[in-house]
Amino acid sequence: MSKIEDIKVLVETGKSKKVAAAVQGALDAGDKAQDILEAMIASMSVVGDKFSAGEIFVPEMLIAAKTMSKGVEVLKPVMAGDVSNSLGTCIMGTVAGDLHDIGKNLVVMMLESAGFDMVDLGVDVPAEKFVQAVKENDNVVLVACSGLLTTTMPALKDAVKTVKAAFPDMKVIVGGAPVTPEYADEIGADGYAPDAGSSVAKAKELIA
Ligand code: B1M
Repeated sequence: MSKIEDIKVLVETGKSKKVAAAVQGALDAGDKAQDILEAMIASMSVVGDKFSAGEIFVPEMLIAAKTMSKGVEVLKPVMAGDVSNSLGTCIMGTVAGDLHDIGKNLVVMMLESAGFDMVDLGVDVPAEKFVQAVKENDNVVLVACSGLLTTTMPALKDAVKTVKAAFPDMKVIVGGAPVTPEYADEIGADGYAPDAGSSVAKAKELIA
């Protein structure tokens, strides 16, 4: 089995103590950080499918998520860009009622690498807290909201509405598996990105 295949199995089976060494091993062997990341993302889809099929339950999903996060920690310094100019501050969080943070963390990592000063509010972030963070931080140019559940899509809408009510000119970008460009448009967001990589281009376009 290739080193990347090994990592996929470790994530799928939640072997959190072994994953960091495996990711480092793959990097040392010449595998690209981006390929390792994509493999781990694919593993999370497998985990989600198994959950949907009733083959695994919330604790196993949680352990797989913890395992992926440990793998991402090893990739972070490798993927970090060499940025000297700040593009401004971006406030980011996963919206109220939603505890999923892996996608959000990847977006934070990519935007940070691109030159944004990131303020990560974490998960389950009430709409008002995004507004408060815009007030409390300097040079905020972007608010980014992540939502992974169909049931928390209304919370995305609430976050966009609340930020726009307080700061009509503030740019807001949204994303997450159930979000579509049409939904982003419908709730009044300025932009949508399907994944962490494309969030960089969209974020830069919004603040240009
Ligand atoms: Co949850 N969960 N989960 N879960 N979970 C999903 C999302 C689900 C699809 C699984 C399934 O049923 N197949 C399903 C949602 C169904 C739906 O709403 N349609 C689901 C469910 C139902 C639930 C619970 C309700 C389960 C329960 O309790 N019965 C519960 C809800 C808890 C809550 O949030 N209130 C729950 C709980 C959890 C855990 C806590 C156990 C754990 C999360 C731990 C953590 O994040 N620290 C978890 C996990 C791990 C998953 C799956 C398996 C993996 C999510 C993930 O990390 N994916 C997920 C299944 C799946 O995704 N296929 C699932 C990898 C990650 C890189 O992708 O987050 O999509 P993603 O991010 C992507 C893009 O979406 C995008 O960029 C990233 C890639 O580059 N992106 C943005 C994300 N945010 C963005 C913002 C942007 C731009 C792009 O701009 C601002």
